[in-house]
Amino acid sequence: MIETILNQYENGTHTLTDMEIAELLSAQGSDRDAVFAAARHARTAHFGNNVFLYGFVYFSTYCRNNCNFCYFRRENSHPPRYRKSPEEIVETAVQLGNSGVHLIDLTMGEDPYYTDHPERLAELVRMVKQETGLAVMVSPGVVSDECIRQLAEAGADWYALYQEIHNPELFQTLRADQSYEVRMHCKTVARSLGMCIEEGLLTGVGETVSDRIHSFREMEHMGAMQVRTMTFVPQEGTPMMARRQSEFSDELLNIAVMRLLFPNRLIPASLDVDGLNGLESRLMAGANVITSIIPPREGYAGVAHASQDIDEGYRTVAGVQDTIQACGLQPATTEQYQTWLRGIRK
Ligand code: SAM
Ligand code: MD0
Ligand code: SF4
Repeated sequence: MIETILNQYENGTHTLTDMEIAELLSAQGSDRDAVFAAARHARTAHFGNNVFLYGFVYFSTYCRNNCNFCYFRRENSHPPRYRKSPEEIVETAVQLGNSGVHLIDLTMGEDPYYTDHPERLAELVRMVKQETGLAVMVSPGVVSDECIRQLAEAGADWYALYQEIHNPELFQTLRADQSYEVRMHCKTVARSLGMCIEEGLLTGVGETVSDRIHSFREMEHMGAMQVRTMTFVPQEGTPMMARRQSEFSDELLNIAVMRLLFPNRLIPASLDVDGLNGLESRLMAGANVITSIIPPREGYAGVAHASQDIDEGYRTVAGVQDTIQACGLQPATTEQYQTWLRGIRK
């Protein structure tokens, strides 16, 4: 019974078994509400009412890969392709910093302009850190060990690389010509160099409940300090375009279960998946970071929703305030974020 599982959990003496996690992931109705409430309780115990805010700078949308789920895959002619100049990137990062974000996430497609020249990427990290004074996350895709080393040396705090799924066969249906092992290897390298790593899961791509549980165990095993889950959103012009988008409930239950399993870790509520409308349910499921905050009208794209809510200014620090408050939360200070980061890196 869900109630028994949650009671035992809250007594703090019990680690969740696979069977119990499976039950939590299948919760419905009032049981589901109880799982979310337990997740919020676990969040409060570690973070109080604080939430963190991440600015998202998708600075190059060129990509050498052909991921079947992604709008920006090489062969898709629909998406906006751009590569922002270093000056523009720094200016955007500073603007985001002034608006109140706690971290800048520098994201790119696997653009050879950078993957073949790691020093260019390292220099961007250096400049953004210096000009904003904020923590920096890099999401460059799979890059060489040497590139990761240069990123660490440049002071990148986080390396984000989502496996999407930890079932190698299913992985191959998403990232056909890419290596499961090499993608995992990059995270090991980043971790060994002292960077924090973020792992992530897609939902609605054919995964089973046991795949999801296996992914949580892998996240634990690799020591990910931030763990995310996003519902797959079908994209025009891609092989997976005709797939039906799944309900958000799997994503929400993943968030809640991850919060119970990793109470002191960061779990994003991404504005990219369901815009501002979807924020409240993700925060109420136990997320504690709002990601994909994007400056309006500067020509920057999102990923799962390349343009939704961006130019309207809903994906901004100001745009998310009411929702944060409605959830009984508040934005943390930059100092609080830095303190958390120092603590987890020890
Ligand atoms: N190119 C780098 C990489 O693949 O790791 C970083 C950028 S990539 C766009 C970041 C993430 O966006 C992917 O790992 C995936 O989780 C997510 N994503 C891409 N397409 C998506 C879609 N259609 N629906 C939901 N999430 C998506
Ligand atoms: C997000 N669109 O946070 C961004 C992206 C990459 N590190 C993050 C998936 O939703
Ligand atoms: Fe490129 Fe990343 Fe999209 Fe794959 S998910 S096509 S690597 S931008």
